[in-house]
Amino acid sequence: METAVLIDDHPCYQEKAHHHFARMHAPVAPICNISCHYCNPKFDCVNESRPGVVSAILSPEEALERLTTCSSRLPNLTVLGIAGPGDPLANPEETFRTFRLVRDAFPLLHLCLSTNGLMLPEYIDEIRSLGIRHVTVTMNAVDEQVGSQIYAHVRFNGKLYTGAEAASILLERQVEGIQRLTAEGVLCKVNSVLIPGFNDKHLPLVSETVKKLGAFSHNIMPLILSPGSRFHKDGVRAPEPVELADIRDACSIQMPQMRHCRQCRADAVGLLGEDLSQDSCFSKKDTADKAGKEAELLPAGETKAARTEAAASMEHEAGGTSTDWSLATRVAVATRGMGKINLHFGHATEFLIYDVAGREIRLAGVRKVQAYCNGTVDCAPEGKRAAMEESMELLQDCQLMLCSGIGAKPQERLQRAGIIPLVRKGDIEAELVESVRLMNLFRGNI
Ligand code: CLF
Ligand code: SF4
Repeated sequence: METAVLIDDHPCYQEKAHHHFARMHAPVAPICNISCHYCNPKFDCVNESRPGVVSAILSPEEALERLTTCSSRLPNLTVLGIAGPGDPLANPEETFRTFRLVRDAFPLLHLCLSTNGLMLPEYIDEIRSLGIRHVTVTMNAVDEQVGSQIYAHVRFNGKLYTGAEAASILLERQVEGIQRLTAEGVLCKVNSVLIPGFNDKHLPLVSETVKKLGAFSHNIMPLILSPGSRFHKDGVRAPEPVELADIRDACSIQMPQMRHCRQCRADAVGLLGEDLSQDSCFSKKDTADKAGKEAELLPAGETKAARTEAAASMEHEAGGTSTDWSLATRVAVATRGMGKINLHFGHATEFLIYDVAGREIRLAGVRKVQAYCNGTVDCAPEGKRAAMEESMELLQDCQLMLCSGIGAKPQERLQRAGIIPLVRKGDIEAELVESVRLMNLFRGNI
C-alpha cells in the first residue's frame, strides 16, 4: 500500500489531515511494564498523554461499542488507536482482541498502536497479521546512561531490572522492534519526551538513530509532569515553548518533525484539538463506572485478572528546505479545526503556532492555555487576568494573533506585549500569508 494512502487521512501522521480527520482511542490497556520517572501510575501514560484523571478502562467489547457510537456521529473518524492508559503491549490480550474486533467490524479504519517498545519484538507477527500499519514507539534516549536517568525500572521476562541494565534492555528491544516493523512497511513514528537537563542535548542523536532505523517521523513532546512522580518531587522543570521549538528545529535536520501533537488522553475522541471524550454522547462513562472499572495501573506481574516521498510532504522535509525560518513571522491562531480561523480568543484552550516566511508556512507547534473566558456569566476578573498573563508568557515570541473575535481588554493587552491581534474568519493558510503581508506593509518592512 502506498504511503500516501496510509497518511493522507491519519491526523497524527499528516499535519494537514489533523484539521479534518478524527481518531478514537480505546482505553483497554491498564498495565505498564516499565517505570518512567515522570509518570505516576494514577494518570494516563505520559508518553502519549497529558496527565489528568486516568481514563476509565473498557473491555474490548465495550471499546467496540463506543467505536460504533462514535463512528456513527463522526463521519470523519479514520483511526482507532490504542495508547494506554498503561502500555498496550503489556496488555496484549486486550489490545489485540480490540484490534481484531475493530478490524472485522470496521475494515477501512486505520489501526494505530503506541507503545514503549519493550515487548514489540514479541508481537511483530500479530501486528502484521492484523494489518496494523501505524506504530508509535516512545524512545527518550539511545544511550543507556542517559536512559538510566529517565527510567526507574523495566520488568522483562518476570524479572525486574534497574539502572543502565534496564535502559539497555529497553533500548535493544525498541531498536529491534522498529527495525523489523519498518522492514515490513509499517510506518513507525518515534515519540520522545523532552526533559530539560536529562535528554535535551541528546535528542539530535535520537533523531539520527531513528532515521537510520527507518522511522517515519519524530515527535518531540514537552515533558508534562505527573503530580507525585519522581521528577515532580525532584523539581524537574518542563521545557519552555521556545526551547521545544529550537530542539525540533535542530532535530529536523535529521528527521521530519511532528509539531501538531496534542498529547491526548488514552480515551480521546475527535479531531486532535477538540477532545470529545468527556462528552456524554461519546463516553460510556456510566457503563465503566457501573462495572467499577476506574482504571488502576498495575505493574506487570501483578495482573488482576516506505518511508517515501509522502514523508517529505509533512511540511518539514528533513534537511531539505531552503527557507530561512529565523526571519519568519510567528503567528498564533485560534481554531476549532477544519483548517479555519473559527474560534474567539477568549474561548481558545490552545493556539496553533505558525511560522510564515513569504508564502512559505510551517506549523511550529501547539500551545495549550487556559481559556480567557470559560463561558460562565460571571467569569471572575482575577481568573481572567491570570489566564491572560499565562497566555502572554506562552505567546511572547509571536508577532500576530489571528482569531474570529476578541474583547477590548485582551486586545489591548496583546498590543502592549507587541502582538497584533487580527480578527479573521477564513482559511488558516490563506489568512496567514495575507495577514503577515499586511503587517509587514503596515510596518514598512516591504
Ligand atoms: Fe492515537 Fe498516537 Fe495513533 Fe495518533 S495520538 S495512538 S499516533 S491515533 Fe497523535 Fe495524540 Fe500526539 Fe499521539 S496527537 S499524543 S501523536
Ligand atoms: Fe508511565 Fe509506563 Fe507510560 Fe512510562 S510507559 S509514562 S511508566 S505508563
